[in-house]
Parts: sequence; structure tokens; C-alpha cells
Amino acid sequence: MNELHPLTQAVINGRRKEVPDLVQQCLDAGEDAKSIVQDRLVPGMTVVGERFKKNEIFVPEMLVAARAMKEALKILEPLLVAAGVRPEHTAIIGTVEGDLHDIGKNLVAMMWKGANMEVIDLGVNVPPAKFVEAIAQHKPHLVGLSALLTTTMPAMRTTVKAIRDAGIPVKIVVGGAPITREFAEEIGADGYSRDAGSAVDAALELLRAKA
Ligand code: B1M
Repeated sequence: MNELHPLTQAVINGRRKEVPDLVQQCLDAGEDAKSIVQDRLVPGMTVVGERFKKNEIFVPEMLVAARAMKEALKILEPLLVAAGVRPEHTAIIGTVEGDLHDIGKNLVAMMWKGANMEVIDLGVNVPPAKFVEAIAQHKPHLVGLSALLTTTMPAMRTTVKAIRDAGIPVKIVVGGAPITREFAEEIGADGYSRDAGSAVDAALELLRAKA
């Protein structure tokens, strides 16, 4: 197996303090910001997602890896903006109305960012109309809905319906502890994922199908 780049390895292990120097070394070696994101950071978060899916690592390790990635993006984002480079895909994410749980939703948002997507996070307790308004404004490729309570599953259904009724073509991925694939299909979502690692696979599958 190929040895991973030290920056990729630092992200996987969440060695946040080492990241700025490693990013600088890549820049000094002539790598551009976009390829550092695509070839050094994204593969790191991919490994993190895979390990999380297999229960080899847990939420704390995932959070430190995401923090290490953020450290790199702090340096790279201004360079990407200056070069006019934007992530290829945009996603909107939020926890549905009546539901205040956001830890899982935040992990999904981090993993989507780790897969080089622009993620607009609407927060928690988001009414269907706010999703529709944000979708009309930002025209994302993907919308993610999270629900942690059995009592807020109906709000997920209402939100999917409101988005469909608005007639905006967008792919919808749903998830959260009480959500099942069967429920996702029943309410007309395009994708479902069980955890934050699989949420990247679900997103990329839908985005590829769209292309
Ligand atoms: Co609440 N809570 N809570 N809670 N809470 C649960 C969910 C519960 C299972 C606890 C229990 O009774 N055993 C229960 C729900 C029962 C049910 O409906 N089936 C419950 C309850 C009842 C409540 C209140 C009603 C309690 C009360 O006030 N009587 C209340 C409701 C408030 C509200 O939302 N209106 C309430 C409040 C809270 C706190 C505010 C105190 C706090 C939330 C803090 C926060 O999120 N900022 C809280 C917490 C922390 C929990 C537990 C303990 C942990 C949830 C969590 O963060 N898990 C939870 C019990 C438990 O799970 N052990 C519980 C870690 C997180 C990484 O996992 O969120 O499942 P999870 O996310 C996973 C996947 O689900 C998936 O990926 C994530 C990462 O792998 N996923 C997606 C999530 N969203 C996704 C979206 C996707 C794809 C995948 O695509 C877009």
C-alpha cells in the first residue's frame, strides 16, 4: 500500500498543530491550494469516514480530525478564493422543525466539507419554509435533513414534501437515529445514510447520478 502523505496522516490522526507547517511545506514545494485540498486533505477525511463506519474510531477522533482539516482550510481558503476556485458541489443541511439535536448533523456537515463540498448549515429546529427559502436562494445540489426524535419524523416528511412541492430540483438525503431506509423511501427522499461516514457515500452517489 502507498504510504500516505504526512499532511494526510496528520489529518487522520488529528494532529492539528502540525498541520500549518505541513500545508506550508506543500505550498513551498509548488503544490496549489486546490490540489492540496483534493489530494492531501480529502483522502484523509475519507479514511476517517471509512474507519468511523467500521467502528474503528468514534466521535471524538472524528472531531479532532475535522479540526485538523479546518486548520488547513484556514490557510488554503483565502488562496482558493483568490484563485476563483470553489467546491464543485453545494449542500444545505439542517435538523428538522421541533428537533434540537445537532451533534450528528454537525458530523455529517463536517464530513461533507471534508469531501470538498460547500455546506450551508441552517442549524436546528428548521421549519420547512426555511429549507425551501434557503434552497431557492443558494440553489444547492443536495439537501440534508437530520432528525433524532421519533416525534420529529413527521416534520421530516413535511419538509421533504414542502421541497418537492416548491418544484426545485434538488437531491435530498435524510438520516438520524430513528430514521430507516424504508422511512426515507416512504417520504420520498433520494438517499439515506446511517452514519456520517456513509453520508459522504450517499451524497457522492446522488451527485454522480445527477452528472
Ligand atoms: Co435527546 N434524545 N432529547 N438530547 N438525546 C435522544 C435522541 C434519545 C434517544 C434519548 C433517550 O431517550 N434514550 C431520546 C429520543 C427518543 C426517541 O424519540 N426515539 C431523546 C429525547 C427524548 C430528548 C428530549 C425529548 C428529552 C426531554 O426533554 N424530555 C429532548 C428533546 C429536545 C428537542 O429536540 N426538542 C432532548 C434533548 C437533548 C439535549 C438538548 C439535552 C441533547 C442534544 C444536544 C445537541 O445535540 N446539541 C440531547 C442528547 C445529547 C441526546 C443523546 C444522549 C445523544 C444524541 C447524540 O448527539 N448522539 C440521545 C441518546 C443517544 O443517542 N444515546 C438523545 C451522538 C451523535 C453522533 O449521534 O445524533 O445519532 P446521532 O447522529 C449519527 C447518526 O444518527 C447519523 O450520523 C450521525 C453520526 O454517525 N445522522 C445522519 C444524524 N443525522 C444525519 C443526517 C444525515 C445522515 C446521517 O443526512 C443528512
